[in-house]
Amino acid sequence: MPNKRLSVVVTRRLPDVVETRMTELFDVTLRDSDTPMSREELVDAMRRSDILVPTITDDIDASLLTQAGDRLKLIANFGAGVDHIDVHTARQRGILVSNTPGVLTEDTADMALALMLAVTRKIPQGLAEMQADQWRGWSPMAHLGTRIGGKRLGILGMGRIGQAVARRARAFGMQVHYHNRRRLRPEVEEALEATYWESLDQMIARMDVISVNCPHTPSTFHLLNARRLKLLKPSAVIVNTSRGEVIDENALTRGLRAGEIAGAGLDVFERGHSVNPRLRELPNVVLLPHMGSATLEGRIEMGEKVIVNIKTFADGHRPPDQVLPSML
Ligand code: 8YV
Repeated sequence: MPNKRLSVVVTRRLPDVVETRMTELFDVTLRDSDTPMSREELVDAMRRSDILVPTITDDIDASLLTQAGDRLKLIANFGAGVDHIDVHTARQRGILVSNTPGVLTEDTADMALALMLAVTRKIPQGLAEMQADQWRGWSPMAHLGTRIGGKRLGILGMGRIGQAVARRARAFGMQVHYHNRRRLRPEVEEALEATYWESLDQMIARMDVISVNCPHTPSTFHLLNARRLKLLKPSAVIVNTSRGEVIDENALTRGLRAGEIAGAGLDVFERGHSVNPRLRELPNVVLLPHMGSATLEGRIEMGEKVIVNIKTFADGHRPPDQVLPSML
């Protein structure tokens, strides 16, 4: 298939440099406004394109996939997580799926540490006080937070991002613990000075901070459910930069309100951008609008990965970042 004739539809606005390169390489339809496509627009895009470039704001479910045209052959996702795409149905219909792993690892890990510090050191409260011109001068007992150095961090999901969080946490003097589907190789564990817990329940009960870094799959949905959240120490803090669905958000909110959990730093939510209003009222919670990977450099590298995946596919090879149902 000659590249020029490949019809590519991109569902969201991307950095100029990415859009320009795509325009040079493909017969590309770009988005005019910075809004998600409606379902009707998505169906239309999937009927008339060879390649769709969606993002997390596009729910590519089985019903949409069955309405796709015969020519749709690749869904080159702009993002690492693919939980908004029904990868099984896509495969059954002969549509490949690729993603953009690796390039958002460090930025997302930075944000996990930023959230940990924001919650434990009360940074938003300090900022609010300054902005409201309410600071009446230094006081030994004001603004007291808790130290993260020396504390036990339990990382839930020790893939690329989990390991990047572990490296940073070590630099902050934290003790790294983790739970993962598979135990890391001994040399990796040793380099990270990380302690493996086969039992998530046992790990959770002993940690000062929990960082959620596993993808959302059917087996991680509500991994932190009401029962598990009850195992946390009342002084524990949870940080989530992965997917909201991994935590039962209502149970978390109840725990935070009841003082059974000391605090939370959340960049992602269970129901997309519709955040539990009770979470917003809590002083011990820092909420961010899913900006863990939001750096200009990261977005450009994500775009470059999408382009490599499309080009490789167009040249008759498997996209380097193909996602298979067996990987989920
Ligand atoms: C992305 C993310 O910005 O890549 C991911 O999985 O969660 C985000 O940080 C978003 O998914 C882009 O589609």
